[in-house]
Parts: sequence; structure tokens; C-alpha cells
Amino acid sequence: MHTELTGNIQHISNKDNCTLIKTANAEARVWVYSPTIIRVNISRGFNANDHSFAVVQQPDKNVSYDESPDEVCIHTGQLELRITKSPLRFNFYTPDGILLNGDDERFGTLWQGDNVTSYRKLFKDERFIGLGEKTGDLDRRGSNYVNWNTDAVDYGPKTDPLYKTFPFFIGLHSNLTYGFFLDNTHRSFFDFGASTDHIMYWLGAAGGDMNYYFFGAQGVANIIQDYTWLTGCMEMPPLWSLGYQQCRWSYMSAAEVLDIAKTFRKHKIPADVMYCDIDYMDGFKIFTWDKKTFADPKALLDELKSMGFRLVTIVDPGIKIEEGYQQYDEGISNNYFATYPDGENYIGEVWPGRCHFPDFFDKEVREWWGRSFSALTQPGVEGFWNDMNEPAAWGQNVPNIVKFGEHYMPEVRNAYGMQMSRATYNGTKHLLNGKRPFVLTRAAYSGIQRYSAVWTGDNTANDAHMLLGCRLVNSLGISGVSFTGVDIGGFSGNPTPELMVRWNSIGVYMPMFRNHAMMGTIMREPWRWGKQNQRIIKKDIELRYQLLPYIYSSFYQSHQTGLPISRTLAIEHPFDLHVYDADHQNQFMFGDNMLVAPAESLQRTIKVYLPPGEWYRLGTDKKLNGGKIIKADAPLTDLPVFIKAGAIIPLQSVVQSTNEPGDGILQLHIWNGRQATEFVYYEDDGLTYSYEQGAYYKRTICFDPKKRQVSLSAVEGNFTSRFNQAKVVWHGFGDAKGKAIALADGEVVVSY
Ligand code: NBV
Repeated sequence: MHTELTGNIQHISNKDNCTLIKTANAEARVWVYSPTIIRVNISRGFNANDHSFAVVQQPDKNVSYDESPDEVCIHTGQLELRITKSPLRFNFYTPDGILLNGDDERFGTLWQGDNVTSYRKLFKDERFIGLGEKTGDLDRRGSNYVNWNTDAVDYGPKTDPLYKTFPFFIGLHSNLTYGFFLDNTHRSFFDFGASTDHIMYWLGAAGGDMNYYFFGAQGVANIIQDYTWLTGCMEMPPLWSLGYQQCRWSYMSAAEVLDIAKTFRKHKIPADVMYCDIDYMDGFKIFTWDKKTFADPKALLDELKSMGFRLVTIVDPGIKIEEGYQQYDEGISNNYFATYPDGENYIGEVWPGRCHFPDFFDKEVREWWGRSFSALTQPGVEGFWNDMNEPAAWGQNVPNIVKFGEHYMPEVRNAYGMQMSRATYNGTKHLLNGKRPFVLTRAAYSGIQRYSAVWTGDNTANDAHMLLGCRLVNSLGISGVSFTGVDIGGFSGNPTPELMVRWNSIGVYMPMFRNHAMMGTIMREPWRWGKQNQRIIKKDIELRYQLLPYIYSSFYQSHQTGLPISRTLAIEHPFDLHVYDADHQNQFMFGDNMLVAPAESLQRTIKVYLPPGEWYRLGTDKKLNGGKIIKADAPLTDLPVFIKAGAIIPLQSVVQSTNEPGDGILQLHIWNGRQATEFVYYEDDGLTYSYEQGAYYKRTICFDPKKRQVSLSAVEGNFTSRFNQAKVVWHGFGDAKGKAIALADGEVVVSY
């Protein structure tokens, strides 16, 4: 196989906002997006229609470079790119000249056939985190990965690839951090020192350009912030989607859906969402309802609504080939489907039988798809679950000759699910007339957070999967996706009662809290596990509802900064080796203040690493010193969760769903600490986009141990809070008594 090196620089120029470099075999372009973000594109034939599915920002207008006989140098003040001329190599430095990351001197970027690979320097102490939904360890060093969106049926703790593609990772060495995003939708590969001499690592793609964004900010959180600035932050989710969600493949009739919903209310177990999996449709035809079992969708939705439930319905991309079926007829007459090179429509078999697949890369097709949701929104559906969009077809392999417009499948496969979610999100947002849709997708590409929440597909009912789920969610969080979840209980197989109870208690601390199970498994609802377990499950779900003011404020933080809700400890402590230890790599922060230590179903004590500082055990308020490993009790009734000293956590009383107004009392829980702390409390209607026009309620809550007080800044925004009283609840303050105070709009101060 022919290997092509990029060769030496022959010509350099600046055009508009781009520095253009030509060599004998390639051309390279450099853009500055911000003082900490530089884009490099090395290609053998740059496409003038340069387009990214992920990136939403434009480069800076003004770039300049310094040139010396050997080098071209671009500096932004916070990041420096030195490009050597012979051979062409790219190296990134901190402003004070320390090497962050760069090309392996010997090989740099090169092509073998259409494969493009970048060989990069590897530091002795270097670790890697990220790549989104990837199995394996938190630290990716010594592992290799492929991105090729796949219906990963029966995946295990080491399977690769899974459903999604996030070619973005963070490198950590010498107390320095950098980020790297290979924006290329072809099959891509990353080898983090798994199969080399430990002086280089390599990454690349099966086609396209070596097109990457380099992030030079220091601190993992700052890199995530830059990455989500570049690829977009999530919007505020509907509040109801943060409640408890009950799913199953499938509740087989409207009567069954209603019966389950009623049983939640009967047992007073809070819940907000019911799901319809594929069996609500007429013969699995998307955008239809089964005429017998779901005869009156509007009546179903009305009744659910009257009980305070929302409904989420599934859609798959495959459109059944059947004349007279609206979406088939419209798709055929407008040429909306993927084709073979000769123009024939591609046929793949999925649930409904022989299907065509919409070309979601075409704007007109996305708009048509979006409009088709009226069949679901008219009766009142507000949540839309996008499955099988890798795309999956029986037998897996969509042939390489299948075309989406001008693109052959291998070029864009990894973005198909994202474009379907985009069509779903934009379409339903329009149809819902100002209400926020909830979109959930299985396949995704970088930037998906702008359109959809994600879940980690078909996991299995065992402990290893439960812990893997924590790592998957945390890794997705590093990759810009905050609204994530796993099938609580495990999709395939039957959980033991202990596993169900434990997994549910971990689900409380996942951004999305959804119980889901495969067809043929035993029923999973909270009341199926005996009275004793039902009580524990109920208590944990109630805790989720109490935590909603904290969770919603954390979502606001994510909407503003891109910081995830569930956060690996590596975000705050990237150079603390305990964080990567096999015993502790599943631990995570839930929001700013809660540390969750997932214990297995049968473990009754667990070793927990508490990072430096003081901590309190949630529930007992026992104070613990951090910076060490402790042994914690882990009964099924009490998942080990620890609160950071100085934490401010707003809670509410238990409600049965987010529709209930509650008692109007915001409970401000404060855990004593030595330092002053802050928490940004945020609220809005949880339902519409009016927060974008200022209809929100925001105030900074401060705890100041020196002044012995808690204060709430004056209200920002013009939304009226659901809470008219606050009650401060003191933890670790001796006998300080809580008292209720009126929540005036001006500054409020409570002393102790
Ligand atoms: O629609 C049925 C299932 C669904 O329940 C599951 O969550 C998806 O990941 N779907 C896959 C298709 C069935 C695959 C065996």
C-alpha cells in the first residue's frame, strides 16, 4: 500500500481568516476560533463546501503568522502553534513555550490509500479521557477504539464500537491539559499507545481530511466549556423529562399504559413519563397508531395528562414499503429515500419488513420528517424516542454503495442518527408551538446535545453493566452530552431484586432516570419486587423528586457552560491517580456538590476515594476527611453518597409528578465548611422557551462561614418562583435550627 507523507512546505499565504500552506502532496489550512481553539485541516484536496455537522461557530476574522526560515508560528496569546516547514509538522505550546501536544516528528500526518492518520507525540505520564460512549476504563491509555455507529446488540464491558461517535478526547500530562476533536464523520480510529513503543499515539479516519480542532485551555472543565462553545450547549430540557420515566418494550395497549400509570399513583410512587415502544404502531409503520390496541390516542393522552403523565413514543428511521402508507407515498414521490448509485431506492429489512430509509442529510427531507410528527403531537405526545438510527437493519451492513444525496454511506454513517434527531427536534419544536420537546436518541455524533438526550442502548441486567453505565454516562459528559441515561435494571436479562434496587438508587443520580426492559423479560415496575424493595425504590424515587431544584439548576449550569451533570472525578482532579484506580473510576460528582460511589448489588461495604477536603455522608451527616480512601457502608437502603463541605443544595418536598405545584417551600440545605461557597439557583416554567425572553428566576445563594450567614442575591429575571418560602436546613452546625422565611425578591440574609 502506498504511503504518502505530506512533505515539506512550498508556499504559505493568508486568505481571509485562514492561513494556507501548500506542500507537494497536501495542503493545510489553519484557523483560529478563539484564543484557546485552533483548527487545522490537512487535506489532499480541500472541499470548498467545507461543512461540519458538529461545529456551530465561525473562525476569527483576523489571523496572522510570524515566519522564520524554519517555522511558521501562530499565537493567540493563550496558545501557540508552531509549524515546522521541513518536514511539515504541527506542534502546540502553552504561551510560555511548554509543549502541549504535537506531531510525531518522524511521521506526522500521512495517507495510506484513503486512510488518513496523524501520529502524535506521547508523553510518559500521559492519560486520555473522553471519546464519549466508549467501554473500557476511564483512562483510555493503552486502549484503542473505532467510531462506526453500530446497533451493538448484547454489548459487554469491552465491546467497541457502540452506537455513537464522539471523536473528541482530552490529553493529560505534566500537569497540563489539552483537547483534540477530529471532526470527520468517516469511520475513525484512536490508538492511545495501545500498540506502539510508547512514544507516539495515533488517530485517523478511513477517508476525508485530517481535520481537527485543538484546545489549549488549562483545566478539564475549561476544555469542556470550549468544546461545547464550539459545538453548542443543550437547551433547557422540559422539567418533566427529569422526573422518573417508566418504559418497556412494550406496553402493548393504551389500557396497559394507563393501568401502569394508575398503579404509580395508587402506590404514591412519583413518576412523570410513560413510554410507548414499537408496538403502539400499526404494523410498525412510523407515525401511525395501532387501530385496535391504541384506538383513541387522544383519549389516552388526555387521561395520562389528567394524572400528570407525559407520553414518549418511539420512532425508527425505516419507512415500510407499502403503497397507501402516507410516509411511503410521500417519500417515493419526492425522492426522499437513500438510494443506490443507479438511483434505485435502497431496501433494508427492519421491524415492518422491507423499508426505505429517509435521507436526513437533505434539508427538505428533514422538514418533511419533522412535519410527519403531527400524527403524534396532535393527540398530545411531547417526547420522541429515536431508535435504530445507526442506521440498523437486520444483518447490520448497510452496503457501502448506499447514497444519501451526494454522500456514500461510509462518509456520513456516523452522523445519520444525529441528522435524524435534528429533524425530529426541529420538527417537533415547531409542532409543539412553543413547548419544549423531549428527544432521545441512540445513535449520535458530536454536537448531538443541541437536539437530543441520549441513552446507552441495550445494556444487560448485571453488576458489570451497572458500573459500566456510570462510566459511559460520565464519558459522554466529557464529550459535551449532559442529558444522558442508561436502561435502569438492564435492558436484556432479568435483574435480581438486589440489582434492581441498587440500580434504581444509582439512577437517582443520572441525568435521565428511565427504567426500561426488553420484550420477554419479567415486569420491572417498582411494585414488582416485594413490599420491602418497593419501599426502598419508592424512597429513592422520592429523593429524585426532592432533588429536582438542585438538578434543574445543574441543567441550567450545563446549558450555560456545557459542564455535565454527572461528572467523572477526573474533571476536577485530572492529576489525582486515585481517580483512575479500578476501584474508584466509577465514582462521580452529581452536580457541584454530591459525590456518588456506585456499589454493586451484593456489596455491603465499599472502598470510596474522597478527594481532598471535608465531606459528609448524605443521610447521617457524619463528617469525613478527604484526600484518602475510606470504607463506607453500602446497604441497599443507602447508596454511599457524600456531600462536599460548604455545599448548598436546594431541595423541595416530595411531589408525585413535576406537574404538582408542591408546598411552596424551597429547602436550602447547607453543609458546614470552612470556605465561603456559592450556588446559582435557577428556575423557569420548565415547559416553554420563554426563559429565552427573560422569564426565569435566578439568584446566587452564598454561604459565608465567617459572617455566619446564608444569603440569596436579589432575583434576576421576571419569572415568579413556585416557592414563596425558603427553609434553611443546617448540617454540621451543632444545634442551629431551621426556620422558614419569606422569599422576598430583594436580597435575603439568614444568619445562624
Ligand atoms: O424498539 C425495541 C427496542 C428498544 O426497546 C430498545 O431500547 C432499543 O435499543 N429496540 C432497540 C429495537 C430492538 C432491538 C433488539
